[in-house]
Amino acid sequence: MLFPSKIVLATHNAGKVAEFQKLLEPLNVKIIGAGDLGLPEPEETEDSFEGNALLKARHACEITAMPCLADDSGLAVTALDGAPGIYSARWAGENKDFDMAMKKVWDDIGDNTDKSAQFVAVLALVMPDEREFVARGEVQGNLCYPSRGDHGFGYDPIFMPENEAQTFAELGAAGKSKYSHRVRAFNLLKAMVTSNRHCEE
Ligand code: ITT
Repeated sequence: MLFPSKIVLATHNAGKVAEFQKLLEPLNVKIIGAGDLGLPEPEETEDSFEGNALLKARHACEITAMPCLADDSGLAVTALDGAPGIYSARWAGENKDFDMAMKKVWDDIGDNTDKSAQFVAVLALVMPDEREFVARGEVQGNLCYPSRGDHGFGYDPIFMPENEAQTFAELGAAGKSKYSHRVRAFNLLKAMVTSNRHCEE
């Protein structure tokens, strides 16, 4: 099976959209943006990345009857027992203030010498014929503060992937893509779709 030639990207996050455009371009997939369709943002009521990714993709598919791709992702900090995790966007508040969210992460870690963290991305592709594909990608790393770098989005300026001295925001798009949780999840998803390995009921 081929990757769908046209998909709805069920995200309202411009940083994610930019990364998916790069991933989907070589596959010649036409992207329809959630914003262009005026898709409402569903409330993320599940308690896992998988649950929320599926919720977002199903919600978009119910409205559009097209293949819909959603991403639920976040930063899981070891010293904070995995927080902010699925609440990563919510820690930035209504104003999407990630300077505040990154400071909160650092303040909450406090004196703990364990600065390790991982980024997680779970992608869900829901087809109008009800087949569902779900893939998870992770990258381990360490946090630094103050934040560094101007590229990327969200928590990129405080996250250095393992064995790197630069943050994702310093590495830029090409550098980040070598390690990115989203790229890892996408490659897995692509393999699942092309071999038609969808989730069973
Ligand atoms: P959608 O639900 O519309 O896709 P969102 O921003 O609300 O947008 P999430 O609920 O998945 O998305 O929240 C994930 C948050 O985790 C996101 O807002 C970022 O702050 C952070 N995050 C996820 N992936 C990231 C990455 O690659 N780099 C930096 N921060 C990331």
